[in-house]
Amino acid sequence: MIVGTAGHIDHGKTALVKALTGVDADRLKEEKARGITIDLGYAYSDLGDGRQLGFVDVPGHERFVHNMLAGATGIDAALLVVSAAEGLKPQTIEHLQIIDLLGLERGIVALTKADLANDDQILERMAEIETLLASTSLKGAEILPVSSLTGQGIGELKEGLLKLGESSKGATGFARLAIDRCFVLAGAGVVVTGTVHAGEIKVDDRLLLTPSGLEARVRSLHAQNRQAEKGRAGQRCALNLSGPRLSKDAVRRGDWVVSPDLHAPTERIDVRLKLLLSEGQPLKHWSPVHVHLGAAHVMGRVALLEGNTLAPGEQGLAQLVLEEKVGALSGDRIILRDPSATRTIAGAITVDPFGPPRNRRTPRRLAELLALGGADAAALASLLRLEAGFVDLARFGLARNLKAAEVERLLAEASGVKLAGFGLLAETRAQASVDLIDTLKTYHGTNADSPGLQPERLRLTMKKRWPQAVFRALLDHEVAAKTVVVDGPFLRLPGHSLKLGARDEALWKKISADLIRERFKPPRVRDFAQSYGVPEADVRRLMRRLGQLGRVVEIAQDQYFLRPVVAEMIGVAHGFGSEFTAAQFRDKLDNGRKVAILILEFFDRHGITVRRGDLRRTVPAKLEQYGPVAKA
Ligand SMILES: Nc1nc2c(ncn2[C@@H]2O[C@H](COP(=O)(O)OP(=O)(O)OP(=O)(O)O)[C@@H](O)[C@H]2O)c(=O)[nH]1
Ligand SMILES: [Mg+2]
Repeated sequence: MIVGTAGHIDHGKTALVKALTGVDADRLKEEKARGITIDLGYAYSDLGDGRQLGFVDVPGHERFVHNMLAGATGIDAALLVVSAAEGLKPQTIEHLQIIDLLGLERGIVALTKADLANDDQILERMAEIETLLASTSLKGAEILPVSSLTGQGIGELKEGLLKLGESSKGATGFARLAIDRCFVLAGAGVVVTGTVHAGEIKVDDRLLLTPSGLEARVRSLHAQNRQAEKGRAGQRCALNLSGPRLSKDAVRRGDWVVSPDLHAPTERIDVRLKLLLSEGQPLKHWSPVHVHLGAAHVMGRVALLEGNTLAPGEQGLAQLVLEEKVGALSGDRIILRDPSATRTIAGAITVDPFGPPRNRRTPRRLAELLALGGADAAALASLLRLEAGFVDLARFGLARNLKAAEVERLLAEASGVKLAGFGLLAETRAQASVDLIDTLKTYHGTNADSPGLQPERLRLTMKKRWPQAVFRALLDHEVAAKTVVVDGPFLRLPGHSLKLGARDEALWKKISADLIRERFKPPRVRDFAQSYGVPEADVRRLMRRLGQLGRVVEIAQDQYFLRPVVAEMIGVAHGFGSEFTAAQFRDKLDNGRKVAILILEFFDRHGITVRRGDLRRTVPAKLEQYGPVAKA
């Protein structure tokens, strides 16, 4: 487990870490010269019995709170340092606010420089601190007087820290590490260090950098300062990375190293935001803020989703609109500071890392956010019951770093079923099925001589309007179950067949046989009239009706082709693979120049082919108007 220091400048954080580990975490020249901490420092001590203490030492200076934040967002426990000589100071308060907003519940307070205070003073300081902690996540934390100078209390503090336990970060999801440092090591190349927030990272893993998307392979790694084969959630790791475009300049503090499954940079994060009670003014809609998430620090604005202001001490839903993309997942804690970066103003917890640019405060979206605010199982169960009626499972899993099998387990637990990539309640799917079939039934009832509905018309006619992708999944399910039949471009119920009168039916039988026999050069209306001794007008009426039913297509005046034959001929034209002449087309169909040209002119009129001089080519997007076309 990683312990992070916190506390006002000069209160003895670095000295205490040194007393605990023997390591001076102030490694920068400027830090040594000025006697203050500027950037994060790291120190580990092996206690010899397999146990280890790991520290991130932060600066107390008010100008370096952003560095403190880059470290604090990765820690599991806090070591709040208060000087017995000075007591509570502004950054004692601010750092404690940050610990509270990060939801850190484990920690110890070290009352440092105990050698400079008498017993009465110490008791007084302890009482002050206890009062201050009472309203924070560190309520009731142990307060130990210590001195880095005399060694007083150091052994006790060490034991206390060890008792805080293991990291609570989950090792089950995909890997993500928040980079807080990047440097080049002679002979090794690019090295990044940071806290593993989830999953495991192993030597040879192929990972991505978020937001840049650069590829990186792990050549070797250190976990908690020791050479290792793998590092896991809760540990600090140093990764030696290699990648085609990887360099020190291509990596920044705040970037994430992630499993490729988790790479999804975002600039709109929907959060539950809490404004600190210490803020004098309400927070206004669209206020500019500094946003700290993981080790990242970017500028952004707060779009309030419930009302136009948020009062001090209050909570509300908001969307953070960032100036740069970052990596974020549900549950990630965020700290907001004021535009001049002089104070911490609010904390937030990520509810949906992929906030929508539009309709972000509609009642429907707010209900969704409310559902998303729950723990994984509860969130999925609630989402399935919302008006939308479906959950995009990949997005749900990604936002929460859940692997597909885990999402499916949660779905089953919530009585849901999976349809393509969507999760629906079994009863929702059943209702949708009834809706779909009823819609077709009603349509057939009032349009007996129509072959059915085109898919988009069906979607728009159903009682519930599903998004296209979900509708497609629902429809595919019905088609697979044979409850709906695909008939060329139309959908119909299996029982629906077009009834022609007995006479027409008999005539159609003969005509269709002729149309099959001479499929590329079929007889015309007049020919049928003569052959079968029927008035020409009657044949024309029948053919027109069959055209409406989608069985035949009128390619030229009074000349009808069977619909599948039209699809076949489109396939022939497409089969040339490039520009072709009418003569080439005629030779393939062997149907004479005149008919071949009538067909091609029909294709031109319907956008299936484009003509340039004597040459034509097919237009891929237009090929399937008359049914599936075989691939060339
Ligand atoms: N007498 C006494 N002096 C201490 C003790 N701990 C630290 N100091 C002194 O206090 C000064 C500041 O100590 P640091 O450990 O650098 O303080 P810090 O909290 O790390 O300061 P920043 O990192 O700049 O915020 C140094 O001069 C230390 O020698 C202590 O227990 N007793
Ligand atoms: Mg220091």
